[in-house]
Amino acid sequence: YHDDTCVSGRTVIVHLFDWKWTDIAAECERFLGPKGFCGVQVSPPNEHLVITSPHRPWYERYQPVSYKLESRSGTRGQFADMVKRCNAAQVRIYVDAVINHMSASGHGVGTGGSAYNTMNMSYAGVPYSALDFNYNCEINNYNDINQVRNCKLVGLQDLALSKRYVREKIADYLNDLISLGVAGFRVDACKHMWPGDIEAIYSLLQPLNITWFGPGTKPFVFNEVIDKGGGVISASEYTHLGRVTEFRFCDEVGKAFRRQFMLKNLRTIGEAWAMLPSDKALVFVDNHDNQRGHGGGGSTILTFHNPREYKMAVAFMLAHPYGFTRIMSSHVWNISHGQQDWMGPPSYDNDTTKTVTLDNEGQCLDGWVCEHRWPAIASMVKFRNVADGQPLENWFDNGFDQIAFSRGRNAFIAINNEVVGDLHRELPTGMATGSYCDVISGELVNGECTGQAVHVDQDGVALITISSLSNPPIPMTEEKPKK
Ligand code: ARE
Ligand code: CA
Repeated sequence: YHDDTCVSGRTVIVHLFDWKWTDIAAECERFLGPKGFCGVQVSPPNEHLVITSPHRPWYERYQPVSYKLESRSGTRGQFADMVKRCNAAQVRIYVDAVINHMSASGHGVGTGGSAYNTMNMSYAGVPYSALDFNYNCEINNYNDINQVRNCKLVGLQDLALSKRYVREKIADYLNDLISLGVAGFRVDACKHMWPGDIEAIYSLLQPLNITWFGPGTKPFVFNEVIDKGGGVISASEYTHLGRVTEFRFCDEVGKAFRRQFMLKNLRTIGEAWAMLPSDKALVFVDNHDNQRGHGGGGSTILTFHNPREYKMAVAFMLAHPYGFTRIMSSHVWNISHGQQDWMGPPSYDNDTTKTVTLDNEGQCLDGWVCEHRWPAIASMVKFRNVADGQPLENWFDNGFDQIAFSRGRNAFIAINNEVVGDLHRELPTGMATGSYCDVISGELVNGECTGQAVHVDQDGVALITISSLSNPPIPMTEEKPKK
């Protein structure tokens, strides 16, 4: 479950949070494929609750009603079409799988029309009955392992994953997705499931669909476990089951770019900071929870609300060799306009999700943030592909908040996060002699750089200039010119 299943040469996934399947299919073809993205993490595709108080929060999708592929993002047919079109565009689909629990309250029908009654633990669309759930207890002590894994997370009916029947129903769901051509899974709430139960479920999975993957290919799995050290359940209990989310990474990168400690310290971020081994970690600057104060979020997490620091932080993550990287692509909630952390995706009056529309610079409109389309972030996806497998070399720091490094001889980045203090220095870049385009301030078009050009001399040295006054200061990157 560790092999990323990307098309070769692609290394980065983007979470298109709450996007509709029809929009994701289009985005694979018009942007993600051409820009070299490996894949998309999609929101849970299975039938879920419709919550009306508060009105249609984003988190209703974390309250499953059945495993029918009928959700706020679209129908089964639309999902299947998306997977095909994205695979054809060389872009993989990774499904957010919510398998620890069902809904927390209410009765009626879900987004796919299946009847459910939370109190009786009956979910006709699967079907599950009260026999398929754990004891009716709440998690209120995270130091009690049995409680964390066998009781209800924020009231959500906790599935008895020790039961063969339940394991089979979940495996049927995941195998259905595999047969449609998905490449893997982000598995929700793994801390709340026994590693042995998860292993038993994964062992029932079929290899990926041979239309797009080699025979016997296993799904790529990244397990969600929030472990910042000091808890009774550690992320390393799950690393044999695929990659595991490394939440210490977002905290530390957030602190560094908020200038709570100096950027020069980031050189060794990773194992040396008690984080997971690089080949076991899934890293990100923010996710759909911690960007809005859920799931271990706090004031250190950087988001699109601080675009200047955020761009630098994402660029740093994509340039640094540690971990497998995921970019967040958000929808807006605006607290100063009275909107809360529960705000769902941009919607029309009839509650259906708005189509993602673009302005003539290719930036998103209508409440879709599309961080992945910000030029500085999109170009760094290419940087990571080009740098893949190359060591971090030619490190420079000025002792404070200016840093630079190369990835072998393939790519070079410099970042200036000083409040006052320009970077203007000759630096070793590791690159071969020649002229290069900075891919953050522009790109190579018809043999010319639309942004800054950088000349590397015969010793591999280049004069690098980044003003701290430019607004936002532009982190500086080079990449081999594309033929
Ligand atoms: C919502 C309401 C609740 C209400 C519940 C049921 O907010 O008040 O009780 O509905 O009616 C998401 C939202 C939740 C939402 C839930 C269900 O974030 O707010 O509840 O959907 O609709 C723990 C888990 C971790 C989990 C985080 C959120 O360990 O797995 O909590 N993250 C995943 C997803 C979430 C999702 C769920 C799980 C549930 O990414 O989006 O919840 O499917 C410390 C601990 C962590 C703990 C963290 C927060 O850091 O170490 O383990 O994370 O605190 O409690
Ligand atoms: Ca559980």
